[in-house]
Amino acid sequence: MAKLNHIGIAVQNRPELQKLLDVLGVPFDHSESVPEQGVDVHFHPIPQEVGSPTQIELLEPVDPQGAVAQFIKKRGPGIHHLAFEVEKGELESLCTRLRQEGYRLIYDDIQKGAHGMRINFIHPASAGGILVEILEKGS
Ligand code: CMX
Repeated sequence: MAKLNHIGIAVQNRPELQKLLDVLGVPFDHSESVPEQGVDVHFHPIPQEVGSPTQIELLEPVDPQGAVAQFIKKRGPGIHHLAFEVEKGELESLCTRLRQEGYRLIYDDIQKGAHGMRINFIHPASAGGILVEILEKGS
């Protein structure tokens, strides 16, 4: 069973959104650079009673040619992707199954993302117009 790990939001004005999250009571956790994806990411876990929290991931472009900078250029800031986490060791078979079912994956091979997670994406053209990240914990 996949769980919603995070919601990625492309930001142009990070302090503005972070102020709103603060007012809403969503704390800041940490920032990370992900040069492979051309972004700095800023995590805000949404408080919840049990289990690991779904996070808001603010995506701040650092590479003008990167996917997030291009997204903002074309569509403006806003929700960029939903990320579903599967159990460690399940991502490879999920990618295989998705390909068999006709879904278009962005990467032929699994990539490294923030937190050392292993990641791939389903193209929005085969996911109802939403970019979907699929991920599992790395080693
Ligand atoms: N959500 C929904 N639709 C999106 C989208 C997004 N995030 N990004 C692009 N699209 C739409 C475009 O608007 C366009 O729609 P139209 O055809 O209606 O105009 C269509 O998808 C274009 O697709 P494309 O030409 O094949 O590809 P793009 O050059 O626009 O790139 C994508 C889109 C998804 C292939 C590219 O952004 C990508 O490879 N993403 C995966 C990596 C990534 O997003 N990394 C950043 C996050 C990293 C992290 O979380 O750490």
